[in-house]
Amino acid sequence: MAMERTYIMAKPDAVQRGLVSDIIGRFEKKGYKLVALKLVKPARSLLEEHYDSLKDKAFFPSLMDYMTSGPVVAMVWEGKNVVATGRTMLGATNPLESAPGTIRGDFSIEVGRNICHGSDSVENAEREIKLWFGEGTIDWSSHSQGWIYE
Ligand code: YYY
Ligand code: MG
Repeated sequence: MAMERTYIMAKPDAVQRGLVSDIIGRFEKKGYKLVALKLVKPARSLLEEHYDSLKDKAFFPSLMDYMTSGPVVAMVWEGKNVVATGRTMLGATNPLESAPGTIRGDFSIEVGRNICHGSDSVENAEREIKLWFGEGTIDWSSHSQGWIYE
């Protein structure tokens, strides 16, 4: 079964607030497979490329300041429909609109401190994975596979 992959990132506020394990735990417990993970202090140039489609937005400078303020945890998760389901698990971009039970809905209040990132399409996921994990991801077999998928 060919599996989809998505780029998930715990933002600097998640690292500062000790929420990294909560974010990882949601994906792990759901049944998705971790195929790459690292702590990164991202260069502004990397974030400018990551958020290239937003560079004309009024909030872009504050987004860059926030995202370069500390380390982030970069990860790649693999599984069936993980891009769209990952976005659902994160919740709406603005935590004021994120449903309780979602990561942003449970752990954040303001859009400029919304603790996590998730790719918004399969195409963007592959672009972001290449950008953050030039070294590639880890190919491994999960013993849980048969208990998660029919
Ligand atoms: O993909 P997602 O993170 O849910 O939202 P985007 O529209 O791609 O915006 C990226 C990032 O920018 C968002 O997570 C917070 C920040 N942002 C903001 O600070 N103010 C806004 N009005 C919209 C987005
Ligand atoms: Mg986005």
